[in-house]
Amino acid sequence: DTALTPEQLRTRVAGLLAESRARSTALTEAVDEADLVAQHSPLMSPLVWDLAHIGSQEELWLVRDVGGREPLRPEIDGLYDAFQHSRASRVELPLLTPAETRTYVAEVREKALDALEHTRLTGRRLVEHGFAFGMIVQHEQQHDETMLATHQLRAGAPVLHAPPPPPGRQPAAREVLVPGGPFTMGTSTEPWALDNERPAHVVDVPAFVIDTAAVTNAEYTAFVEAGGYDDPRWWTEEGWAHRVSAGLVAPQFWQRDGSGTWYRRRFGVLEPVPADEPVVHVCFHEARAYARWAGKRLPTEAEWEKAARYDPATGRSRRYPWGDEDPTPAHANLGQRHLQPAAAGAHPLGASPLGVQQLIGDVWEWTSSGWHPYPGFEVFPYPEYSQVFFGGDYRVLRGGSFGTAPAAIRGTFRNWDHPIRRQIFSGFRCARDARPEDGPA
Ligand code: AVJ
Ligand code: FE
Repeated sequence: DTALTPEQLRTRVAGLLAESRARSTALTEAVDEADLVAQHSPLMSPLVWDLAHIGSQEELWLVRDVGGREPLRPEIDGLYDAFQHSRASRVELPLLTPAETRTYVAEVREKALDALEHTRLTGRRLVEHGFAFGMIVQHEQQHDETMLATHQLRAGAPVLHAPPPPPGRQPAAREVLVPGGPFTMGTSTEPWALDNERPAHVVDVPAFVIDTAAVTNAEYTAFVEAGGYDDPRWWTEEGWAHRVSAGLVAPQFWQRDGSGTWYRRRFGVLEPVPADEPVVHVCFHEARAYARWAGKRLPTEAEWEKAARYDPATGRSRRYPWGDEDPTPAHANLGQRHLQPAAAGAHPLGASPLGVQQLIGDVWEWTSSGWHPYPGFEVFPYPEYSQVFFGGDYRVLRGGSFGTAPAAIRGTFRNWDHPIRRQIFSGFRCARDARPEDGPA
């Protein structure tokens, strides 16, 4: 990216803006007007709010700030400020109608493209390497994933369709040893990395063992069938209290028929739980309970990133597990091309040098780490993206899901959420401390 000419950079930005908008459009054209303005869950905004909020952020950063243009609709700024209104309350606001929203986002886009054409992408940190445009591309794509989660919560007949992902087979080695020692975590050079991924810093990670695949539905079902939800031994005190008060008995969207077979509802379709897919829609507490039951634990955030980026041959940290090239469909299940995680082993070309598979795509992976800044963190360009959440009760998730766009995920990308959340596309993989018999550390 740093090697692109200004013209190539503009073309790339315009292409990604168009791609993101195509997805936002598909997600909002799939349902009728009543559905667009409805509250499908108190955890989510009405879809029409997400769409206008996408436009509003684009207007603030690309049209007003980068472009130096007059506001289009200053009177609606507050409505679409995520900090002024909780998700649960947005349905009560005097929002733009779906038709007004579509007109608004199209007008913003036209002006943003004009700003792209007429702004020098250098001389100011906000625009260097097209950062502000990359930030807005990623912001729209993040809301596309949020809207996909809203679709998953929506009742009624299926409206989203996609071909199934390629099949897979569990990797032969079920776990690998990651040797101990320092590695470089985070980045100071990735042009569109967000503030919380910076700066690059060396972390000494002792040897550990990590699973080559995420925990599958078959494996998770064994935990359910073994009474894992009834045994407080596997849960922390906090996790057990939540398990009881929320009445958790299985992942979200699972149900059992009379014969005891588990089914799950996905985008309006009820189907038997597919054994070989990574489990999805589990909260942090469920992930941690499973790991303890299995005699393992969740990886720390540093362990996850070392497994994903460390190249033992060179000692370097890669951009992605497979190397430095941007993701292709052969590497990872990303971008809502398939509306489900791929089976374990479906993307061997995306493996890390040590043979850890599907770290990128399929399901977000819970780590045991809380949400904290890296040493040397600097807010850029605004504190409400990352900083205001540091130190809360959040846990870090890594790697992106089938709902995450390629431009919105990297080996360094950090996501976070409350430990009780499971409407997101969240799964996990297990790790453990290395033992002498695992080999040289
Ligand atoms: C990074 C996924 C936690 O959706 O809350 C979107 C992304 N920030 N708009 C979120 C985000 C502002 C954020 N996460
Ligand atoms: Fe947002």
